[in-house]
Amino acid sequence: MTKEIFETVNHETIYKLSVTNKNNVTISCLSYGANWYELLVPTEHGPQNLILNFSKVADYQRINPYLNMSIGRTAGRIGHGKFNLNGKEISVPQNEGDNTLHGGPHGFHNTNWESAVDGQVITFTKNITADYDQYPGNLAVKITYTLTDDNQVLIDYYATADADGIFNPTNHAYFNLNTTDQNVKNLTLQLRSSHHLALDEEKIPTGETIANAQTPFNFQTTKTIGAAIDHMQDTDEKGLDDVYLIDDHSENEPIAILKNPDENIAVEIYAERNGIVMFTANKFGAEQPFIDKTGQPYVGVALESQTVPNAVFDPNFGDISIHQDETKHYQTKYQIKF
Ligand code: FUC
Repeated sequence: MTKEIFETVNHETIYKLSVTNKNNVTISCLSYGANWYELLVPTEHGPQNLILNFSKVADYQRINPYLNMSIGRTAGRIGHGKFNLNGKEISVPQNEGDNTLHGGPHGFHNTNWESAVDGQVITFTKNITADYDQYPGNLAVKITYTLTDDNQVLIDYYATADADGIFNPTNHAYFNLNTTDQNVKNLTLQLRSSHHLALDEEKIPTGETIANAQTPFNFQTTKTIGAAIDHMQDTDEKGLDDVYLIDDHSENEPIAILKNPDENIAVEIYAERNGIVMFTANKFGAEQPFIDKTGQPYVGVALESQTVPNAVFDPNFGDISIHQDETKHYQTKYQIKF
């Protein structure tokens, strides 16, 4: 395990923390954004990184694809930056037109976290104050990344609130399971989801759900990501940026299986939340200087396990509340196979 200086930015030290397991899998993280920086697996061509990354903190700041960032307090969009809490209307800062995306302008993603590494666990802590992000209450947050000897990466999110508020964290890792420089259209995906959410033109959920069967959105049986993208070329988005509802399942059943069938590399995702956002980097381009991959559309796929975003308005879509003096814990497990 190591903790080293990654970069010093405006007198602030950004650390890189790494752990390796007995199978020579390495994960590393950056203290900036409690970011998942690398997922290295051994291959015949040497260690291969299965997630996208940049070499400089400025690239994470300049372009804002939330690349592998911890996201909070709330994943996804809050329409007009407004929601009700205990019968009172709360306004939070907007950062995408009129809406609040991924926690707003001061989310988990653009602050430097306290960091430590111990054994095979990397820990980030931060007191996300109401002064900092303008959400109700102060939230003491701990995010841990654990690498097990059976090649699982566990991300655990813990928060303790000093007032009633909301907490719906995720991680915005972009996977590309190709060891060669190509996009993710060849990867196959299976999603435990029979419905996705209808979104308005600003990508705010309307409250309607749409059956996936017989649509390009359907990943209930395994198919390539490219097969879906090819059917979306006449849409504005030209790919996926969608909220899937996760069907009931037991904790040992994956919610998503992403696979490179040609190289036999796979990531299975396990989580108990009711949603997953799938984003296929549809408008990415050469201005994004990824370390091992050419910036281009579909260069990575983000599979963001979370409670679906409209839970903020409608408890029928899930509970993202956190109460005064309560501690909430969520876990996402990534089983890496190679
Ligand atoms: C996803 C999407 C957004 C955004 C962001 C980087 O969560 O829902 O549209 O582009 O990632």
